[in-house]
Amino acid sequence: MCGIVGAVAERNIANILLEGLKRLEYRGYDSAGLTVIRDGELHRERQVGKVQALVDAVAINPEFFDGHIGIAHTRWATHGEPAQRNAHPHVSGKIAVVHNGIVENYAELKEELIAKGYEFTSQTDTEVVAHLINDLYKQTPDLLEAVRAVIPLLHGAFALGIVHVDSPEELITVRLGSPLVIGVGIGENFIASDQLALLPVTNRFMYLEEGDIAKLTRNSIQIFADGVEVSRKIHEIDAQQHNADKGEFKHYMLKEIYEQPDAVARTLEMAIDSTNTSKLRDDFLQRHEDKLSGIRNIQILACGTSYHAGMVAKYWFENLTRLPCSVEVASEFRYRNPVVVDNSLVICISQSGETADTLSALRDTQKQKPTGLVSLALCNVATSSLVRETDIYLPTLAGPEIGVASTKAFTTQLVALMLLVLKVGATQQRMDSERLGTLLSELQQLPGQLYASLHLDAAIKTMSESFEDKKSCLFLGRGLQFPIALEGALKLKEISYIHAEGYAAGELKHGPLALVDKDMPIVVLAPKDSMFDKLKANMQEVHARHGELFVFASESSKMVAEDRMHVVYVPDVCETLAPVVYSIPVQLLSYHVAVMRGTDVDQPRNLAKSVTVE
Ligand code: HGA
Repeated sequence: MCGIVGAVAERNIANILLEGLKRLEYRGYDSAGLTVIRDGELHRERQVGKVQALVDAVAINPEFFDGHIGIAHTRWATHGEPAQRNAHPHVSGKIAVVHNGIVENYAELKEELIAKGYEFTSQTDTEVVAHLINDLYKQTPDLLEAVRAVIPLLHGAFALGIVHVDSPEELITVRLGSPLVIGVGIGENFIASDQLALLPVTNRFMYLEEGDIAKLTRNSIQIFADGVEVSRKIHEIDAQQHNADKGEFKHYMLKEIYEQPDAVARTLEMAIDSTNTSKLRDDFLQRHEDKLSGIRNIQILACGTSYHAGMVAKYWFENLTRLPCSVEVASEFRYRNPVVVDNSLVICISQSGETADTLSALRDTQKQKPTGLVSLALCNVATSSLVRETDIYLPTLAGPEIGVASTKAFTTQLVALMLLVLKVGATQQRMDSERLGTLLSELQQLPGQLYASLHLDAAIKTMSESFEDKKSCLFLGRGLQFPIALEGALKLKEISYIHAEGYAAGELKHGPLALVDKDMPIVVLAPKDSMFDKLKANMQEVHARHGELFVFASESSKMVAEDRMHVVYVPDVCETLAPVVYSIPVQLLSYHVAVMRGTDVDQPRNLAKSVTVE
């Protein structure tokens, strides 16, 4: 979603802002803009489309943007169409504002401001923030104080960056529900929605907490919580590890698909000692054993791809530990007044750890205060809000994921969830050591099996040619492959814009079979597992109605291609872990179809990587 970058420095900051915006492009956006203060004036440029359009526009008169303080933004429209007049920064008098999030009560504030004579030039909710600060600054000519007075008037979740021509040494920032970090430099300081934006200029970061307001100058950072000055720790990060570039790959998505064997191996290492693979490492979640031993119920909350990982975990938890497990999309859970039973483990899954709906759903469960509630964040970003607000952090160790369509974050989520299932099973003695040992040794084979399944790339590329001109597609799976069918359909629609539906194959005759004809491609996930014979019967139902089948089957399944049935053989893998391996062919299929259709694979239209608004 929106990206914010800001800087106050001795040197000219325009290029730092533009480079920062480029590094935030992965978040998804529709327009970009920046404002720099120079010679007592706000110099602003805004463009619809890519950051490159903004770079080109700035390059026409670069001297206007030679300044020492400025703010910049990539916008993902929530209020008002993507258009130049709606792009940030928004200006009121001598004040410029960039904003991530939503001001829910903007309509009433707008009416009051219009009555006072303020003119609106955009359709955004953000513009009320600029005018309100301007209005309050007239009474209290101190930027920090004016911003402080405005915040209680705004309802919603947001992050802000603010500058004022009359205070050309001060950059004010607010974090209230949307992510924001401060980059700490030497004689210069920065703000951004994601530290990735600032890695070229610093590797030292402060993570603001909810409600924090900060004032940055070149040489100081003051942070206030509830009006009182507070200190926030400086975290030094290994910039090398967090750096992300495409290397020799054409797209981040393809690179990230290929990184999965390593990402999964890293995630496994946190729990399995390679010298003794028959048991979990003693230090894996060791300090949480007391909490985990008391739980009697699991509630998983997530959105999108993370929700599909949660669905797989439901099968695993119930089958392997016999603990009841529910999984629900966070955007529904948070608005239906759900019952959170005592002694629940609430698992929140989010790649970024900033997913607004998942965070809210977590907070709702915490507000209910059920006895014995334990919350756990399964997340790829150690410094995220979700991690800070939960009792237990289980990392996915996927490394930065830039492609909007999640790949390595998904498979590492699956692996981490399985490790958690094993930990809970072992802690509560719900799993005998033999079963545990078998699963651990099967887990150890996963990186090799993922690596082998990447060799299917060429065959899947050939298969994808049949999808190029299709309008619609079905994905079928049963049991543990049902969530992978949903994930395959989601991936295909996200990046190729082909309408796709995932179904439990047993549901076919209860409706979707009516869609099947010779133009309908049907992707089937068919490992040779306990549901294989049932699945073959479902495939026959499709074949008899002239649907064209594209089957991912185990090498040992002995399925043979025939007329209107194409088969790609996936390496044999144990039934329990097959969802991890079968994720690869559906990712590769979506990727190649999207490339063939010429879509923007890494930044598909209308989507954002980190969904920080509800
Ligand atoms: N509401 C503002 C900012 C949107 C946003 O944060 N998107 O991620 C707008 O529509 O401009």
